[in-house]
Amino acid sequence: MDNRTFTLIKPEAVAAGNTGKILDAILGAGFRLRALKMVSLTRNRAEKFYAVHRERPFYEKLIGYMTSGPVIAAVLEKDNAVADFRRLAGNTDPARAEEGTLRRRFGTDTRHNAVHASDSDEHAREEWEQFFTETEITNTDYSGA
Ligand code: 3AN
Repeated sequence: MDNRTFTLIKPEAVAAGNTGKILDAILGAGFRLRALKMVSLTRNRAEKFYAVHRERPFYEKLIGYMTSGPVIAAVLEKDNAVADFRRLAGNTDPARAEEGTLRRRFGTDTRHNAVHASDSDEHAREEWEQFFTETEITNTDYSGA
């Protein structure tokens, strides 16, 4: 499946009231929403999601941050979804992200960088399966929202 990706709108962006603006930018860039929910991550869930970073120096603070408030999880659909959404998200460090990207517009620093963007089709699926059951992901053929 090369036309779907997964995102989380991270706690600082949700807390700052930027959920609507971020979703609007995502839809405006041509992505369709296939699933959407707000979740407060438990420590266990955040640790599983970021397991690849377990040995990194920023890991503990990352887990603390990701469990500090609710996140918005979404499955997004578009041709070339993974690469196009990573481009829309921008560099991990908001200060280095291009003008107009989500991280440049809504991120604060490398940890508080507004959105998660899956880095491969395989990881996207593994990640959305941590948030959505098969029946929670819509397959209706529609071109609007
Ligand atoms: P990306 O989300 O751009 O693919 P990853 O997968 O390397 O970046 O990092 C996952 C998350 O870990 C980032 N979104 C960010 O919140 C945090 N992170 C990554 N690098 C750092 C760092 N050097 N210092 C603090 N937090 C970091």
